[in-house]
Amino acid sequence: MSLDYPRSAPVLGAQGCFINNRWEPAASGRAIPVVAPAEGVVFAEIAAGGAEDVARAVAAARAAFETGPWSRLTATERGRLLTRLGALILENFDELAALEARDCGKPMKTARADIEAAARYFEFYGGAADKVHGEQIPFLNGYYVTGEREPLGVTGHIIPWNYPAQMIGRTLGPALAMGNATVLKPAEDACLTPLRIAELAAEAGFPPGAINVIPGLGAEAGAALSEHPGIDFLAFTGSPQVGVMVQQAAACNHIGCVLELGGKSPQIVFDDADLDAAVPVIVAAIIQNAGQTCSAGARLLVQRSAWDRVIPRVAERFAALRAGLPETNPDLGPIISERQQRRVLSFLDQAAADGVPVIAQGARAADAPEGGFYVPPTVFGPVPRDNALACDEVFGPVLAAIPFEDEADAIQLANATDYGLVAGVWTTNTSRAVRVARKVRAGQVYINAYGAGGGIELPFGGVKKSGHGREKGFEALYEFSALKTIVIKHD
Ligand code: TXE
Repeated sequence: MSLDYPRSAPVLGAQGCFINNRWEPAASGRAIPVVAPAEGVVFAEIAAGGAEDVARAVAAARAAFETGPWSRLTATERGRLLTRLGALILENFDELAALEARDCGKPMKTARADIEAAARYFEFYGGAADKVHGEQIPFLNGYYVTGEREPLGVTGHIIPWNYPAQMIGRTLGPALAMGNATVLKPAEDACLTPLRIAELAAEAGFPPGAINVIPGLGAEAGAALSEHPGIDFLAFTGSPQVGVMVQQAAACNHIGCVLELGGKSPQIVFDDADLDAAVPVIVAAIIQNAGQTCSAGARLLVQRSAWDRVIPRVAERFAALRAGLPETNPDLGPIISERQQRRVLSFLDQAAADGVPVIAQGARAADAPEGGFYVPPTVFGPVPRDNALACDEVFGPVLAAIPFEDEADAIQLANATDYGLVAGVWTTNTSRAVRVARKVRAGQVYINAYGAGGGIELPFGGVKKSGHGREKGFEALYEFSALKTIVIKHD
């Protein structure tokens, strides 16, 4: 398996900011080094965009939205461009997968699945673009009333580093399908595939200004984008702390926003669960992307009567896990950066200091480079209910196992964090599954399955500190548009 592309093109992205379908140097003249997390070495650099670049990108998007040609396209034509972009992503599949693997440290098989998902986002929203119908509203005699969906204008998008290729599709797909012009600020820790996909969008035929991408630091490019008065709507995925800042900026400009801020999602295992089906999925749901997934199943809630049957099976799998280089297709890769590695390790240290028992621990693969940002995948338990491991998002391959007594206790425990993104319920009792699914506070609940965010078709988003608004599926098309009511008086 080869990762040739990034090695032979070490400065991809250093071109600058992608504005009006052209690379323009960042006003700062500065570059940000890009580190390969599996090796701990710098292999590329990106431009450090800032307020001036954001202002140019917003102006380009505004012109595209107000005067066209972007705004003059029909919904079908917009859909065709999105579908073409999806096809171009697939045509450049190996290059993009290698780039994503090197930039994020993901196992190649995961990077390949991510690129396929990125293409699928553009295909899905390409097909959906001309299928958002309006409505006719019964009203007084002599009136004809319609409600139709119109674009919001210039939308600002700030995405994280855990799924850069998927995230550009997830956030720009529906916004573009509805006719908005977009400005994207990808994460400084991993943004090479979004930069390359922006180039492919120009090749697909998107007119200038429809898609603009400003790489850079959060405090510079990200803050400038969220505060810019020319933005009509913000979409943010990242930490709750920055989510608050983005929401405050949106409030100051009297605009709306959709926020997806992570989770501490429970996997609830009742004593009648089919463990052959449950155990592999439970482990995969926390190991996926080395636990750096907003919808990771990070809490394993096990009915006490089943504890001795469930835990040894989970432990056996954890002990066998190996973290390694993308090209070796390991069970999991490294953490994205040294900073995040320190953060995850600090949870492990604190758990040890708190005396939380380790049930099982995997290891770094023998050929994983010393400099890579690896952490041992670990399952702890029984974790006290008030311990940080039971409450806080670790964003690493760390599973907290906690026993519960009965259905009421399971629901109380599932809802006992500040988050509410996804939940899994494992039981062969259908009535109980439905009762629990209805009472767990989460945006998505899986029964005898766990989709880790699920397919593109499924609306996705949280409650409580996990954020608000919905992405994916048709819901995202409503999120990125406004309903206009038109009232016509007739004889
Ligand atoms: O997130 P940040 P970080 C959680 C996860 C992780 C923690 C910290 O728990 O351990 O957050 O990660 C941009 N104004 N999630 O520090 O900083 C930043 O450049 C505007 C969950 O990497 O929130 C990047 O593009 N933007 C999560 C994006 O925000 C700013 C995914 C996310 O970075 C900004 C990632 C500012 N002042 C982390 N500061 C999920 N929901 O999946 C930063 N950014």
